[in-house]
Amino acid sequence: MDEESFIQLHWTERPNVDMLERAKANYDELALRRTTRHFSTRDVDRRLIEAAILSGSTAPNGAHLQPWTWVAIRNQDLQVKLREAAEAEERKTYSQRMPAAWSEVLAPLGTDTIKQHLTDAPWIVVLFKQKKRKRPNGDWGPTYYATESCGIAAGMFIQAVHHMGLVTLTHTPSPMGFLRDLLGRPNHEEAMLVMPVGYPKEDACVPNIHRKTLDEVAIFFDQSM
Ligand code: IYR
Repeated sequence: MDEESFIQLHWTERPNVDMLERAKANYDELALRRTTRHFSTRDVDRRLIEAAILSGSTAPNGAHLQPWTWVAIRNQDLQVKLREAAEAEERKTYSQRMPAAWSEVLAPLGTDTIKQHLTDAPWIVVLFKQKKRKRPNGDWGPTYYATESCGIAAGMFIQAVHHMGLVTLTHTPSPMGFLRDLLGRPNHEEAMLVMPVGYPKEDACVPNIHRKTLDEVAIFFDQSM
């Protein structure tokens, strides 16, 4: 390992009370994040989208290959095409491909084949996972943990969008092959998530869901207790 290729970690010690306060404030803010399907058509400054993409791109990732491409769209013609293609797939999914075990858990969430958010939201960000990369010798090589890497990056993007005061929705039209064709991405990239970003509609609503408690989601092996 080359010593010069390492730099000092930037890290600030914080008093425990501060850490607790920050931890709670962060949780309180995240607890207010909700996925809504009701987007306003109000425009959003491109710099906000750029900041969210940069935030997502700080994600830890396999071998630091940063295996993601974010395609940001503020283009009504393209959004209409995207919506038509997504709805065509979703009609097949909802009517033929979705088994009862799936539709029964979706029913309370009110999802359906109408993807109005794709044309209402001022921005659509499509996250593509890079399955391969060009090696320095010009050959194609694999990427590593690209799904995990992009999943983490999406989470950080979603957090950034929430933190700046906008809303997003993780839309997963299935299958997603049409996105590669429509957006002109190469074969080694695979669309993972479609995320409209914008302001919520004034009367936007969300399903009345409950989140699992700490006891329901976590198990501690803690010798100090
Ligand atoms: N992909 C469809 C269906 C869908 C699936 C799950 I799992 C959801 O949590 C929500 C929707 C869609 O995007 O509508």
